[in-house]
Amino acid sequence: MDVQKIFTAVAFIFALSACGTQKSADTVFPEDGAMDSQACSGRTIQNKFIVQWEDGRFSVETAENAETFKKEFIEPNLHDIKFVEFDRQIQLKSDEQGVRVQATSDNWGQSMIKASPLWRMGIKGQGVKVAVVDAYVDYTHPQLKPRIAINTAEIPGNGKDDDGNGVIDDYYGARFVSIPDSTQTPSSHGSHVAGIIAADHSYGPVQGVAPLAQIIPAQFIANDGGGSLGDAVLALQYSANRGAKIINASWGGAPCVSSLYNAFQDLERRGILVVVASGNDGRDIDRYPEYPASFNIATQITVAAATMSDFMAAWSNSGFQTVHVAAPGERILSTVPKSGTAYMDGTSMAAPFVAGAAALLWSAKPDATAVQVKSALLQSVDVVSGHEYKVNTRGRINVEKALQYLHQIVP
Ligand SMILES: [Ca+2]
Ligand SMILES: [Ca+2]
Repeated sequence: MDVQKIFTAVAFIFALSACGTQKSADTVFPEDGAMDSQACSGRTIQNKFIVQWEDGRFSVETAENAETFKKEFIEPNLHDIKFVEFDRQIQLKSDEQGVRVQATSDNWGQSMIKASPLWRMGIKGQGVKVAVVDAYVDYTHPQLKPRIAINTAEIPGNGKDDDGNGVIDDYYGARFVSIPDSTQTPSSHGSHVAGIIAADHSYGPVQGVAPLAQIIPAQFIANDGGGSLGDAVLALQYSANRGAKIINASWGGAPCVSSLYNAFQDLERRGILVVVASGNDGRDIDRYPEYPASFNIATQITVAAATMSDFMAAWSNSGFQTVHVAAPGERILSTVPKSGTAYMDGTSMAAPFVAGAAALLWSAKPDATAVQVKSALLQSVDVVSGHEYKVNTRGRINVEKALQYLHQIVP
């Protein structure tokens, strides 16, 4: 299913309520699979339901089956429910395994995007929270620990939700993994992404793009790369409620269903910038959409991967309409669990360069809107032949030029 069809389906549901057709359990929960297609992979979980409420909140509910859920949950709450969908199991494409190294500093990507001129001006991402909606983030890593946005209203480890935000013991962040995980070994992915954004160079070789930004870990991807759509939606919502200005989404392979799109629209309404990896299948996502990369909401930046010689990586997805910019994504050094460092490749690594660059810009201009920060990054790229016609801006980000542009549009 393409985005146009999602729009049509969503519009159809809205039209039903707008025209006064009586809302019923069947109109808010069209479970007949009408929105399914071959392209919309993802196994439905028959006893879990993603509920979008009229006030914009999302929740994931459990019931014996769809019929019971309609009778015992949807009908009594019909007035407050906007939309219901089966939760789905998804296999996320975020499985790059890094080469673990005892590294000295290697910051070619940070140099290529011109981060250090901003650092020298004291612009380091201070005051900006960036959520890593991803796999596990090792908040004990010496280079990450100082950069975690602690939820000070929560008391850790007492089994209680002290701040009443619906999540127990979310002191260092939150974990939304409701599906079984086939391995206990933590994946490197989330920690690597977090380090690119904000690793503290005083404690190791990795140099975060925005070394004073704060990371909100919001895990929904299991160690084996599996996840559920409902968990993704809850992690996004949690990040927004914790005050994230930027959300990094270095994952793809989600089915093209309404709940995730609605969750992205909610982030747009709340003025949150969402940075999404384009994916690593070497294909044109204008023709073969990938979600969430292809959602293309107004506050979204979709990122392809540049090599060290500033060409588009052969494995990087591209799209002259859909993908906005390129950023470093090959041989990227960053933090991994157990105090380690590793090199990894992927658009998963390119997206956090953009998320970090956005944090730098926002710390320089705290009153800028998400759309202004996005424009600044897009309008100031270095146009490079290696990226022409593969990304909409034809270039790779340059945060020094982006800051100059932002100064022009935000006095
Ligand atoms: Ca809590
Ligand atoms: Ca607690």
